[in-house]
Amino acid sequence: MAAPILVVAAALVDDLDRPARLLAARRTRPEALAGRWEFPGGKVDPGESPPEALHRELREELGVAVRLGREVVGPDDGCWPLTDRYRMRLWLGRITEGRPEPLEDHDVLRWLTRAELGDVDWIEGDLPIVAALRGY
Ligand code: 9L3
Ligand code: MG
Repeated sequence: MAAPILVVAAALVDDLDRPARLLAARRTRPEALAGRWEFPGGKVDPGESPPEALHRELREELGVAVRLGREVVGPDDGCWPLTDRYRMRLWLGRITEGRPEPLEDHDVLRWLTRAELGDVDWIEGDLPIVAALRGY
């Protein structure tokens, strides 16, 4: 099987030290994922480091600049398995410039409180990360 493709994403929070809200984004595509919620991000391009890719994706998808905090390390070599094709790395982040808008691939954004984390229909692969973040 081909090497899995690396996806990067951000858990954007209002405050890196004492997070009270988390930004969730609702996908519009592909059809199989439309209407499901995720941590914004996307695939790393050739020649990009994962953090570079993440800054690019957040600028393209949401129109924001961010400061990245710590990585939320997953169980598979630090990664979070998504499917047999994709695995993901994820960092905490805080917006430093811009007001997030669903510019690309999303139609709704929501700042969820801790109590609201279960209120949206997360993509399967992102669910274990949501669970891990509950403890933060
Ligand atoms: N994916 C899953 N959870 C996420 C992200 C950003 C992406 N938080 C999955 C959806 C796609 C693949 O990874 O199948 C590539 O993502 P994108 O480039 O379409 O955003
Ligand atoms: Mg994306």
